[in-house]
Amino acid sequence: MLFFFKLNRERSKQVYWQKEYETMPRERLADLQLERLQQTIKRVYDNVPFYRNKLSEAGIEPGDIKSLDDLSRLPFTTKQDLRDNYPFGLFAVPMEEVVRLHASSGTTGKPTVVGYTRNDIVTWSDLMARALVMAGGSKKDIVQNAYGYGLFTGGMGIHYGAERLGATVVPISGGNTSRQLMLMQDFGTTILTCTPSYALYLGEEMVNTGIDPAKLKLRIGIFGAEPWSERMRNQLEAKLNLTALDIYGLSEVIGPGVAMECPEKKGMHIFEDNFIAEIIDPETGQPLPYGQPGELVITSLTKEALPIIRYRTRDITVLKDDECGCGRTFVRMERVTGRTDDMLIIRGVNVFPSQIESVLLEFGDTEPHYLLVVDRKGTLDDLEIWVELSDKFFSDKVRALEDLEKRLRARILSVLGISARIKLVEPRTIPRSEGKAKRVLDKREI
Ligand code: DLL
Repeated sequence: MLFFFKLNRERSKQVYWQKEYETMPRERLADLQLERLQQTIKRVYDNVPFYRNKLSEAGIEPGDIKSLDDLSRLPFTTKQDLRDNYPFGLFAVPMEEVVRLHASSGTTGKPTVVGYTRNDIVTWSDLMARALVMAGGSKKDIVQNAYGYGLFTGGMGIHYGAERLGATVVPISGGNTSRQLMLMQDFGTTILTCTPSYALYLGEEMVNTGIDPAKLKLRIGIFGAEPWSERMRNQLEAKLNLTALDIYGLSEVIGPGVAMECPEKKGMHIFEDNFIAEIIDPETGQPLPYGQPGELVITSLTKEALPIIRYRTRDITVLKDDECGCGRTFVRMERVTGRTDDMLIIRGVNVFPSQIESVLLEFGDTEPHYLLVVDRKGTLDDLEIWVELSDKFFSDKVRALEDLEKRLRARILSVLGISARIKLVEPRTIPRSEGKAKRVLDKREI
């Protein structure tokens, strides 16, 4: 009895950005989801030939969606579908209604492009404001946003949410560590937003430059865009003297602000009034019950420019629907523990080995036999690419080798947006596999 009294008292102190949605009873939430799903299906059926064809092939018309159980009858959407319809083929509105584009890595040369209407930007800003409030933020905060600005959704997504909340945003973007530390002290930054690995690096640099985190005003860190662990949370909280919380999202669905961890630290609440989350068996595609690990699949419910139906995120996680102490009724997803494909996240950048393969194929002097060796040097990810030289190029002329190395490094930087060390190796020295080629040696411990 006393316990419930205490819990209720705690909850009444909770601040929400959109309480009516965040604490909505599950039955009402289900009604809202169904209504929005029906609208979304109608929108894509009427406006996106790709979806109309896929739905017709599955024998489904918009009027057939009568309950949320009908969701599992709908076909999946994959990154390949976005690629096949590059760049704007899955947009459900004319281009004059699209006010913003972002993009993320495709599996090969071309990126995956996403678009937003003015309303989509409002929705996204609200979701991000909601995430900041969930973390304990308010308009009094100074948010140092060290996620990259640009085509990546991290920078602008967090930025608009922080402004919507009325907080003060410092749009510093990633990198330039000494300036980050200077402004953090001078401006009295209270919320730091960046990838967890960069946050750890900032923490190390504080030690190296004699900055005492106890003297800073930092109190909350909102870290995501790559996998991290409880061990890293402990390190980050100790080094930076703040509460470290996880945030999840992906460009194809909206960007950051699909799910956010509350201070209970028991997983990230999925913003279910805007997205339906399912877990499926990645092999069979069959939906799995709450509590079982599998691939996260997301359907958007409110997006206009790029509604997305049953998007296969390739992220492995578990959904939990037990009650949360914060009073929110949205289900939670646990940390992402892996992927069903070979995508790597290196210094916050999504990298597919196939992108590197296509660069190597452009260069006639190398073989498409390669190995990506990923490690963490100190707190930063390090990528070394072992590349096999072709017989024809193999030479002992140091200058020619150095030149090739330089050209490869530059090309990889321009295609993938990431710097890597290149190690050229003799023909036939990278181990061949009889089954699936092993392209990646990931030695990072997170
Ligand atoms: O990473 C969006 C984002 C920006 C999320 C800032 C959080 C903060 P993409 O570049 O499209 O979008 O990459 C999406 O990153 O499928 C996951 O594999 C991974 N990812 C994102 N958040 C997390 C997280 C942004 N909290 C891909 N934990 C996703 C683990 C994450 N992996």
